[in-house]
Amino acid sequence: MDVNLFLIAFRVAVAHGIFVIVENAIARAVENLARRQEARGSWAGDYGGPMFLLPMYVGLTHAAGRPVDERRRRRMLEYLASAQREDGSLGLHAEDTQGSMFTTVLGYVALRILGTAPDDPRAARMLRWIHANGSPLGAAPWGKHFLCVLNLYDWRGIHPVPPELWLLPYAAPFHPARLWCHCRQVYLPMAWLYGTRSAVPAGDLIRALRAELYQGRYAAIAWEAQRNVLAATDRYTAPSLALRAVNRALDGLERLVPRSLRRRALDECLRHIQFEDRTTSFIRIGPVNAVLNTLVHCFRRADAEVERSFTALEGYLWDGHDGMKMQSYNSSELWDTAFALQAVLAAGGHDPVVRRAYTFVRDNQILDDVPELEAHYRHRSRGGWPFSNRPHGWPITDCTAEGLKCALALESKIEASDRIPPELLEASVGLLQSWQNQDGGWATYELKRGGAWLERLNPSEVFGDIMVDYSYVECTSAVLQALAQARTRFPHLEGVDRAIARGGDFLRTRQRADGSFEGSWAVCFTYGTWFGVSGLVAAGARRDDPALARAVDFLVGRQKPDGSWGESGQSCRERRYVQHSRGQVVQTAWALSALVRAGAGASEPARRAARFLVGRQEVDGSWARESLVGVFNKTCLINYDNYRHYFPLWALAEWRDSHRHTD
Ligand code: LAN
Repeated sequence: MDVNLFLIAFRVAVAHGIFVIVENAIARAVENLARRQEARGSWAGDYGGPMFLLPMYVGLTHAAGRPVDERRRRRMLEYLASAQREDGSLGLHAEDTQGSMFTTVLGYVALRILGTAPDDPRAARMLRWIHANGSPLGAAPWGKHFLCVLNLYDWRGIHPVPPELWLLPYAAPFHPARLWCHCRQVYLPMAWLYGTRSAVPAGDLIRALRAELYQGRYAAIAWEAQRNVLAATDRYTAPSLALRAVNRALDGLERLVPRSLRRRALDECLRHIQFEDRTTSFIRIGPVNAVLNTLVHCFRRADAEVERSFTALEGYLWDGHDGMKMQSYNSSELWDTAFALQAVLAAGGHDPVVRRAYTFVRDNQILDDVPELEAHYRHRSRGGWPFSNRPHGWPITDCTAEGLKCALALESKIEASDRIPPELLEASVGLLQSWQNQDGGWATYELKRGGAWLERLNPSEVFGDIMVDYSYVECTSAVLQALAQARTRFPHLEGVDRAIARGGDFLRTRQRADGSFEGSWAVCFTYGTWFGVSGLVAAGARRDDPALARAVDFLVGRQKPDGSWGESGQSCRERRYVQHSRGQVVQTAWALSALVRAGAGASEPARRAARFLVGRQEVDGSWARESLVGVFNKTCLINYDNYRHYFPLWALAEWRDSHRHTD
C-alpha cells in the first residue's frame, strides 16, 4: 500500500477508533444475548437478593411436611452460607452492610430445618449473633408473624392483624383494598393465619429451636410485653404515634370480637385468598403471599390446593451462581425480554433473536380481565403485560408500556398472521390511560387508592413506602414513552395527547432542585434520572429544555474519573446520592443513555462513559456481575442479573447512533 494512503487511513482510524471499537463491542454484545436467549424467546435470570425468602420457603416445607430433596438441600445450604456475613448474621438482602434480626433468625431456623446441627460452625456463629443482638423477640413484625406459624413465637406477642377489616365497606379510608396490592396480598393470608392462630405442632425440632433461640427461657416469656420490642438492626420505618395508637386500639378490640364475626371475616379472607390463587395459576402476586397462601391451605388440610401451590412454587426457585434461592417473583422474564429486545433493535436487529423475542412478548400479553373485578377490588387486565409471564396474571403499568413499545416497534416487520391483533394493542393503550392517577403520574399495578397518610401506619418496620401505590417516576416515564409511540400508530384514539401532557407535568414536579429524579425500583438517582429524562423527552421536551440541561448537569457532576457512574444502594435508604466505591456498568449505561436522550451524546462525558463500558466488556461480549442495582421499598436490594447484558449494549448503540445523526 502507498505509504501516504496508509498514513491517512491510520489517522482516520485513530479519529474513528472509538467508533470502530464500540461497533465491535455492540456486535459482540448482541451475539452474547443471542447465545443466552431461551428457546421460548425470553431471557431468564437470577432474581434473588432478599434474604427472608428462602428461609420462608424452607419453613413452609417443614409446616407442610414436605422435606426438600438431598440435592436441593445442599444447594440451599450453600446459598445461606454464601450470604452469611463475617459477623455470622444475614442481612435484609444479600449485600446488606449490616445484619438483620428478621432474616438471621429465619435463616437460622432454615439451617436447622435443612438438617444443620446447632454445633455446626456456621449455625453456631449465627446463633451467637442473634444472642449478641438480642433475641427473636426483636425481629421485625413479619419475622415474628412467621415464627408464630412455626410455633417459635407466641401469637400473643404480636399486635393483631384483624381479618374483620375485609368486611368494611370500601368507602372506609383504611379498607385493605386501598393498600398497595403487594402489601394487602401479604396481610390477607397473615390475617387468616392470625385469626385462626394457626401453628405447626411443637415437635422435637421446634422444641430444640425454642431452647436454642431463647436460651431456655421460652416458657417464661411475657408475650404481651414483646409486641413493640424491635432490635435496633431492624428499624427503618419507626412506628409513628398513630401506629402505636392504632395498635393499642386493636389490642383492646381483639378480645371483643364475637366468634361469629371472626368466622365471617375469616371466610371473606379465604374467599380473597382463593381468588388470588385461581387468577394467578397459584403463582400469586409475589413470593411472600405465595408462601403464606400455601400455609393457609396446609392448615385447612386442603391437599389439592397445597399440591398446586408447591408446583407453582417451583417457578420461584433458582439454582444460581451462589446456590439455590427463592426468587422475588416467579421470574423477570417479560421485563428482561422487553428490554433485551429493545437493546437488540437499537443495535440494528438480529433476525431470529428479534422474532423469537417478539413471539414471547406476544404470547405473554394478558388477554382477559379477572372475573368479577369489582368484588375483588381489581383493576382491568386485558391488554396488559405482566413482569414475568401470562400465567402470573397481574399486569403492571410499566411492564405494559415496555411490552407495547416492543409490539409497536416490530409490528411492521412481522407477518400479519403472527402479529398481535391491533385491537389488543388498542386495549393496551386504553388500559394505560385508565391507570393514570389524578396527579398525572402512573403507579405500579393499580390507581393510587389510599391517602399518603396511610404510610404512617406502615407496620413492617423494615420497609418504606409499602402502604400505597403511589405515582412513580419510572412507571410514568415508561408509560409516556409507550403512549408517545401509540399516538403515531393510532392517531384516532382520544385523550392520549392530554394524558401525555399531564404525565409530562407530573414528571416536572418530580425533578429535584439538583436536577435529579429519585428512582424507586433500582439504585437510585441514576436510574430515576434516566427515566426522568426519557419521560420528559417522550412528553415533548426539546433539546434546549432547561429541565434536561439540569438533569445532564446532575449526572455529569457525579461521573467518576474513569468515566463511569457508581451509586451505592445506600442512596435508596438515605434518599440522597451516595457514591459507590467502584464504577458500575449498569448505572453507567443508564447515565450514558440519559445523556444521549437529553441531547448530550456528543459531549466528552458521554464519550468517556462509552469508553468505560467497552473497557469493562468480557471477550464473550458479556459484562461481569457487579453490585446489586435493583431495589424495592427503600431498603431491600435485588438482583436483576440480565441488566448487565442489555443495558450497556443499549446505551452504546444509542451513543453510536447519536453521532450518526449529527455527523
Ligand atoms: C417488583 C418487581 C417488578 C417491579 C418493576 C416493574 C421493575 C417496577 O418498575 C415497578 C415495581 C415492580 C412491579 C416491583 C414492586 C415490588 C416487588 C413486587 C418487586 C421488586 C419484586 C418483589 C417486590 C415485592 C414487594 C417483594 C415482597 C416484599 C414485600 C414488601 C411485599
